[in-house]
Order: sequence, then C-alpha cells, then structure tokens
Amino acid sequence: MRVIIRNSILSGGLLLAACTQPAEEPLEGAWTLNEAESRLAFTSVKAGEIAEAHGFGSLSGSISADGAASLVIDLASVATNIDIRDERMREVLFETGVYPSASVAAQIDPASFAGLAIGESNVQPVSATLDLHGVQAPVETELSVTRIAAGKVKVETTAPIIVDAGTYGLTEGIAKLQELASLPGITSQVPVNFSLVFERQP
Ligand code: UQ8
Repeated sequence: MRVIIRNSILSGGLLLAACTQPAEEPLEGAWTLNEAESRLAFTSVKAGEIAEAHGFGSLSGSISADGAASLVIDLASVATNIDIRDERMREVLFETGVYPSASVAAQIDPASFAGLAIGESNVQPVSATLDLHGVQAPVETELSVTRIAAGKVKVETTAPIIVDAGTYGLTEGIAKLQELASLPGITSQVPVNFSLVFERQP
C-alpha cells in the first residue's frame, strides 16, 4: 500500500513536470521564414484621405540558434494592385536597380522564445535596424510571438510600425510619385504591419 501511494505521488509529480515543461529546450539550430505563410503590408495615404493597403510578395528571413534574426524584403516584389504603380514604386521610389532589397536585423532573446509551450504567446520588446534605400536606422517595437507547433513560431506586430520615408531618403521619390499621379499629396509616414512564420530546420 505504501509503495502504491509513493508510486502514484511520483507519477503525479512526473505528469505535472511534463505539463509545465516548455515544448523545446533552446532554439536547437537555425529557423527559416516560411514565405508562403508570411505577410508584410504597408499603408499609403494620398490626397489627405485615401488610404490603401499594399504588400510585398517576396520575403525571406532566419533566426539563428543564438537569436540573431533577419528579414529581407524584395522591394521589386511590391504589390499595390496597379501594375503601372508597382513599376513606378520600383523605379522612382525604391530605385530597385540600386537598392533591390530592404533588410531588418535584430538580436532576440532565445530564452523567451525557447520557453514557449505550443499555443502559448508572449509579447517582447524588439530593437532592430532597418536598412532601406541605403540608409540604416533603428526601429523599436513590440512583437507578439506564438509557438504554433513544436518547430514553428509566428511573429506578429502588436501595432503598426511607422516608417518615416524621410529618414530613408525617400521624400524625393514620393514627390515624384505624387507628380506622376497628379495628386495633391502623399503622406510620408507609412504604417507597416506583418505576420511572419519561422520554422526550425530539420
Ligand atoms: C522571435 C522574434 C521576435 C523574431 C523577430 C524576427 C524579425 C527579424 C522581425 C522583424 C522586426 C522588425 C522590426 C521589422 C520591421 C519591418 C519593417 C518596418 C519593414 C519596412 C518595410 C518597407 C520597406 C515598407 C515600405 C515603406 C515605404 C516608405 C513605402 C512608401 C509607401 C508610399 C508612400 C506609397 C505611395 C503609393 C501611391 C499613393 C502612389 C501614387 C500613385 C501612382 C504613382 C500611380 O501610378 C497610380 O496609378 C496610376 C496610382 O493609382 C491611381 C497612385 O496612387
């Protein structure tokens, strides 16, 4: 009888320990962006009142075992739903012949990410550097991280990140777009939001 009681206490303890264990120990190697399941969108406002949502069709990225995270945005993949506008954005604004991509680099805390059980989320502050149009500038934000499967995490903005086009030398390009489309104005503060899925490499 004493043995049975001791065994049931022991197995109960083991069960509790198993339930509270994180799904994974440290990041266990490199993680790469699942492009098909990831989205990055930005919003433009023209003539002071017309807001339009756009995106980029081609993204790539990775997170190394020590938490070095990167995101690369193929600027030629800009998608605004109007072909001539896409072409003008590529040539006049982003100048993709000279600056084909934008990139983001951040060092994240591997411990907070590794400790998430499946279905669990946390919100963490992230300090990153955005390299756009030949200019590198800091971006401070908060991101929501959810472990959606053992080897899969989703990283999402909790609020839009406001990109100031002037910081990245894009004011002149915006003025040219405005002129080409005969618009009274295009706002240079651009909200960006994303949902990125990273998968651990086998
Ligand atoms: C686990 C863990 C935490 C991991 C972390 C992983 C990680 C690394 C995460 C990343 C973290 C992070 C901090 C990411 C930052 C992401 C950002 C901020 C990326 C930036 C993306 C980017 C490059 C956005 C674009 C920014 C920009 C300045 C866009 C310009 C938008 C404008 C102003 C568009 C104007 C459009 C417009 C109104 C055109 C006028 C127009 C024309 C010209 C036209 O021809 C036409 O057709 C005839 C029209 O229609 C009638 C027009 O309207």
